[in-house]
Amino acid sequence: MRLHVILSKAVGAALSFLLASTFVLFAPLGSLSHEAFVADAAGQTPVAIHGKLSVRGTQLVDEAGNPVQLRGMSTHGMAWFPDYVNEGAFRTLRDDWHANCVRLALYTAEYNGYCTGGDQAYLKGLVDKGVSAATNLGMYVIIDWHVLNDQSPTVYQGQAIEFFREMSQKYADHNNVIYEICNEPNGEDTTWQQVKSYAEAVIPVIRENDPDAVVIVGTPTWSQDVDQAATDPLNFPNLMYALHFYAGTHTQWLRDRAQQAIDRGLPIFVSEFGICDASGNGGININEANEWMKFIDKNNLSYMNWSLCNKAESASAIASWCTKTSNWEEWELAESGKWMRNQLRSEPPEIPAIAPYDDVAGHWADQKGYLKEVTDRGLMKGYTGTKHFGPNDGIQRGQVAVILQRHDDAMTAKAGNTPATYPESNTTPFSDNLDKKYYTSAMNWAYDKQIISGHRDTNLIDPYGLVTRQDLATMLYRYACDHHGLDATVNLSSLNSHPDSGAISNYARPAMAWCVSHDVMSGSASDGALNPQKPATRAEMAKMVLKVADLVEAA
Ligand code: DCB
Repeated sequence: MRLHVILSKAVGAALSFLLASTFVLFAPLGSLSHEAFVADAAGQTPVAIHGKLSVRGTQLVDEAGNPVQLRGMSTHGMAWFPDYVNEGAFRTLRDDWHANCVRLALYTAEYNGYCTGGDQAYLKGLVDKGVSAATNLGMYVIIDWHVLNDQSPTVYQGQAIEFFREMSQKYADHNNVIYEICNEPNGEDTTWQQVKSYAEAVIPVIRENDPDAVVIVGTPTWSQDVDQAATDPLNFPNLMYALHFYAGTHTQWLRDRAQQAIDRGLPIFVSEFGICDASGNGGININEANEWMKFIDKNNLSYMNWSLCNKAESASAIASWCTKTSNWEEWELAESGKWMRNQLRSEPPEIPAIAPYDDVAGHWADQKGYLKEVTDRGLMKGYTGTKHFGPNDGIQRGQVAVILQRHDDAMTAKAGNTPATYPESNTTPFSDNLDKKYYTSAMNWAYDKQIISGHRDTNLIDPYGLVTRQDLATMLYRYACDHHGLDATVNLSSLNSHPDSGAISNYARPAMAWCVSHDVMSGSASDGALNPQKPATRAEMAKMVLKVADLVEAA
C-alpha cells in the first residue's frame, strides 16, 4: 500500500530529492513486503514459512506453534469449471491476490457429481492436478468432499471412505493438504448425530495413512450449526469445524452463534463464504461482508471465498465475459473477486522481521513495513547500542520532538535549504530540558515551533514523560497544520462513531478528529476504540509519523 502511495506521487509532478531517494530505497523492499506470499529471493512460500499445520485449542497453528490464518479461493465444482484448476491460476492467487490456500470443490451429487455418474478417474485427476499445482507453489490446499444435494454425508459414506483412503494414501507425505470431509450437510432430516457418525467412520481412515493431517468437518444447516458441534464435539485432535456464511443472508445472529461456539472452545474454519446471498446469485452486501471480516480477524479464522470461476452469478470472482483462466487483471474480476482480492491484499504480509531489529519479529508494525520504512527514512532508530526498537514501549515526549525535528529538517534540506540549528543547551523556560541530552535541541525546536508545550501545572516540559494517544495527536496536528500549513478543518462529530469518544479531553478533540479523518490514527480493530488516554507506543508512533510525513510532503 505504501509503495502505491509513493509510486503515485512519483508519477505525479515534481519529484523532490527526498522523495526520489525514498522511492529508490523503497521500491525493492516495498515490492517484497507487498508480494507477501511470493516465492521471493529467499524462496519463501506460505508452506515454506509455516510448514506443517495443527490445531491447538481453537487456533490453527503452524509448525513453530504460531497462529496462522489460511486465506484464499475455493474453486466452483471442478467437474463444471475444470479450467480454473491450473498452476497459473493458483500462482496468480498467491502472487497477486496474496492467497496462501486454495480449496478444490468436488461435488458428490448433482450432474456429473463424483457419486452421481461423474467420471471418477477424471475428477480424481483434477484433484491431483490441483494438489500438485498448490504443492509446487508452496500453498495449502483443501480437498473438499462437496456434499450438497445429497444432504446427509451418510448417503455416500462408503464412497467417501474409499475416496479419502485413496487421497490420504497419496498425500500422506504432503504437509500442505487438508481434508474437508463434508462441505454442507443440510436438510431437516440431517442431524449432527449423523454427521458425527459419518466423521467417526471417515476420520480414522484418513488418520491411518496421514496420522496428523488437519481435517475439517461440516455442520448441519449448510455448515451453520457450529453450536451443535460445540455442545457435542468429536473426539479427534487436529480437527476443525466448518462455518459457512453468505453475507447477504447470514448476519449478526450467525456471528453470535459462532462466537459462542468459539468461546466454548470449538476450532472453526470458514472453508466457504460468499459476500452475496446464500443462493450464490443474489445481492452483494459489502457492509455485512466487512462485519464478517472484523469477526474473522478478531478470532483469527481462516477463510476461503466461493468461487473461482466466471459463471454468471454474483458469487463468481471472475467477470462472466472474461475467459482467461489465470493472470487476471483487476478489471477482469467481478465485484466479488475485486472485493476478495482487496481483502487479501489488506492483510499483513507474512514475511516478518524486515526491520534491522531483534525485538520486532511478528510485530504488526514490522509486518506492515512501518519499522523498516521509518528507519530507512531516518525518522526513528532503535535504542543506542542495541538492536532493540522497543515497539511496545511508550513513546516519550523527547523522542517525539526528535522524530518530528528530523522530518522537518529533511523537508528543509529537500527544498534546498539548510535546516536551522538549535542549541544543545536549554532555551525553553522549563528547567527539565537538561543540557546536552539527546532531546535538548529538539525540545528547543519543538517548543519554539509551538508543537510541544510545557505542563502548565508543573512548569516542566517532561522530556521522559510518556505521550498519550491524544497528546500525540495534538503534537502531530500542530506539526502538520500549524507548522506545515495543512488544512486544519475538522468535523468533531466524526469522533462520535468511536465508542470511547467521550474519553477524549476537550483540548485534544480537534487534533483527534483531524488524525482520525486523515487516517493518521485509527480505532482498535475489534471495537473501534481510540484509547485517547493510553500511552502511544513506539510502533504506533512509527505508523503515525509516516502517515503525517506523507501528508506533509504531498502538500
Ligand atoms: C453453498 C454450497 C455451494 C453453493 C453456495 C451458494 O450452498 F456449498 O455449493 O454454490 O453455497 O449457494 C452454488 C453455486 C451455483 C450452483 C449451486 C448448486 O454457486 O452456481 O448452481 O451451488 O450446485 C448453500 C449455502 C447456504 C444455504 C444454501 C445453500 N443457505 N444452497 O443458507 O440457505 O442452497 O446450496
